[in-house]
Amino acid sequence: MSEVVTYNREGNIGVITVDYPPVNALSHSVRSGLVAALEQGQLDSEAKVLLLVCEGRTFIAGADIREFGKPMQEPGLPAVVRHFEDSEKPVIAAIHGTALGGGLETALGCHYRVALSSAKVGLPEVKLGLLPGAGGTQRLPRLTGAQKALEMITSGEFVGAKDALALGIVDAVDEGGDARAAGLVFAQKIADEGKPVRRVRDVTDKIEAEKGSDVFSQFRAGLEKKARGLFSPFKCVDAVEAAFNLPFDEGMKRERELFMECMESPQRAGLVHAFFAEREVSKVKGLSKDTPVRDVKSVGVIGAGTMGGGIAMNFANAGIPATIVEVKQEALDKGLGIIRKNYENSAKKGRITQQQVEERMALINGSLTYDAFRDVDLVIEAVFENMAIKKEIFAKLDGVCKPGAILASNTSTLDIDEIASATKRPEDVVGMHFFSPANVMKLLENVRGTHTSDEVKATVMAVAKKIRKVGVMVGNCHGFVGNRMLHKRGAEAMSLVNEGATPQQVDKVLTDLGYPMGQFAMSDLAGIDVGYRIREERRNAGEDVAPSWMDKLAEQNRLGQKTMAGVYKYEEGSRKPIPDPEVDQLIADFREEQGITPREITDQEILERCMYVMINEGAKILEEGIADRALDIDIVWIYGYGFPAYRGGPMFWADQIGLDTILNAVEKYHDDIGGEQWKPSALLKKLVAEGKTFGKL
Ligand code: T1G
Repeated sequence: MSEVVTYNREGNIGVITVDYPPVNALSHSVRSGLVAALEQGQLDSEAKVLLLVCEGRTFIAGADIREFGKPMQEPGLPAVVRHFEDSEKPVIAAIHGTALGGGLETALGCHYRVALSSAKVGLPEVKLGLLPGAGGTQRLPRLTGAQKALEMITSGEFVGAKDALALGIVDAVDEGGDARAAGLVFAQKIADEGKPVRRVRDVTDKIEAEKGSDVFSQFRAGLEKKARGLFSPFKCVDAVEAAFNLPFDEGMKRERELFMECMESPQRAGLVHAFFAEREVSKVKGLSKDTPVRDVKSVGVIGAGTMGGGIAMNFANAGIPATIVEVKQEALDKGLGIIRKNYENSAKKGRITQQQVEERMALINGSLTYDAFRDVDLVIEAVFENMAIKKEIFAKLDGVCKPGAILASNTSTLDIDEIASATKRPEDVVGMHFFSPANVMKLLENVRGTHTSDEVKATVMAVAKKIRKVGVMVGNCHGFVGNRMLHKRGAEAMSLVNEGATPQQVDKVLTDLGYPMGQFAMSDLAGIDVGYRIREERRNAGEDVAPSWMDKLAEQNRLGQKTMAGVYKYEEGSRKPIPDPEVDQLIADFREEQGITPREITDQEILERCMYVMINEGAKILEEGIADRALDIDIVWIYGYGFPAYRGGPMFWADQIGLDTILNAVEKYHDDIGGEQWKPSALLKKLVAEGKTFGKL
């Protein structure tokens, strides 16, 4: 008898219970247990109806993703689902929490489904580069019709119980909180009424009604933009279409073929890596579940600019009061006005209600004095990147804030230890680097200083979860992890243009790789003056920073989107970057001034120089312990800079390319170009020599 799936009888209801924490995933042991328990139910002459229910936080949340890539052990999930569907006795699934992927497919193999009103169902396989591979593409459309099935399967979005009832995915919704009890009541009713089995595969009215419709070609057309670069969404459409063109068993065969194509794609490997990496980053080296975490019941934010306002919104969204301090009433009023406008826009789009707008605004207060921070548990400084000003602010905070308050800087590059040195409590000082727009971007780069205590590290990681961010703990160096690598990519991109490439050629190589925008479109969004100020600060600090054609842009006040012209030009009300012949001329003049003869540059060279310089820097970041694992770097880049999750992150992608290929190119560019950035990382050389990968560090 399986430990993870048990059978018992309550009255004339045979109950099959799955108990496999944390989410009842359909591991081999669960699949075998289900078959055995179902067999028991069939043989139990006292049982008129069978009930499938789960212990713990949720109904089955899908196939066991940890088994992907390993040899599949029988029974496979399609066969398990078919066993349930072929049962002579009606089987009811009682759903709580989430029935996802193979979990929903198992429930669709049952004859009836009852869900708690708090439950959600979904087929999120597409988010792992897959498609529902246990009949979901064949059974779901039989209940919902083509359009809704296509929407659910290609988006992977969950559907609440009430909507699932309306769509015919479940047969009843129970307002209680106990799935077993709800399931027993429903099953008893089926038994008492002598209801027959109702196999979803035999429900064909919707299939007949939409046979030969052009819903699939229309849907594919709409998918082109949304699923740019992705492989499995289009296979999802093919699989659902098979349900309308083939008999059930042949449709199942077609689904299997398409599923295996997805399973073997590098995109599935990348997305599954990203799925687990997003969860691994919350397990920080040196911290444990027992590390104390301080309670953060209220926060202070310094600066009501774009970042400060966005930061405050994150806390208000999580129900945590935030007080913003500014130096001038006018700046404060402007900042609070922008926050309200952001919320009103979300309400207009139906993302939140008007009542939520008011509730959240009520949680955000403004003040012109630091006294407002006396009782807050955490203060986040978000003023511009000037070390002297930051140190002045932290010295003041040190004098005002209560003992135990955490003092955080939103700095994107500056030295946390130097900031902490302005206080008497360096153990309470930490970096919390939000990404613009702060109320939208999911990454929170938490930066530990030399003296930052474990308790403070654990607290800011818990705060990340609370405000629904993906927190990554990183070490303290110029640019930390994300920007340190970005600066290398940016410098290479600028050099490539110096040498003969156009900005739009460089940007296209990066967007073809899967970034949402290229290097120069991103510079226009962030502001050309941001990079210019950083280069000027470094020149003033005595660093040898080469002149750049982008300095000329800043000097001509071409600052990007905010001035309707930067690297590109912009039309009124549009953010679409348009190549500008004036910039081509500016670049040509700069090359002439510098004595550079432009040359033809291939896309491959652009890809290697922009991406491999980042990977080489990532390897140095690992060597120095600034990032603990390669997956931390992957998550920083996926959630902070839009690196395509289907490639797993820059370090995972490097492993797939082969570190020997990367190292050969880095050594070649070191010979051709020189510079610190192309000095091959010792770790990269070591891994290649040992035949290892970043992932197996
Ligand atoms: N397999 C293995 N482990 C899983 C898992 C899964 N399907 N889902 C979650 N976990 C682990 C996760 O790694 C973490 O582990 C812990 O459970 C809690 O997860 C044939 C092939 C269910 C909504 O895509 O969306 O079915 O870090 O932190 O925020 O068609 O987990 O504690 O060690 O995310 O409360 C389809 C994926 C699979 C669902 C819960 N199913 N999971 O969220 O907790 S493919 C999915 C989720 C499939 C079939 C195909 C979420 C959740 P640890 P968590 P949560």
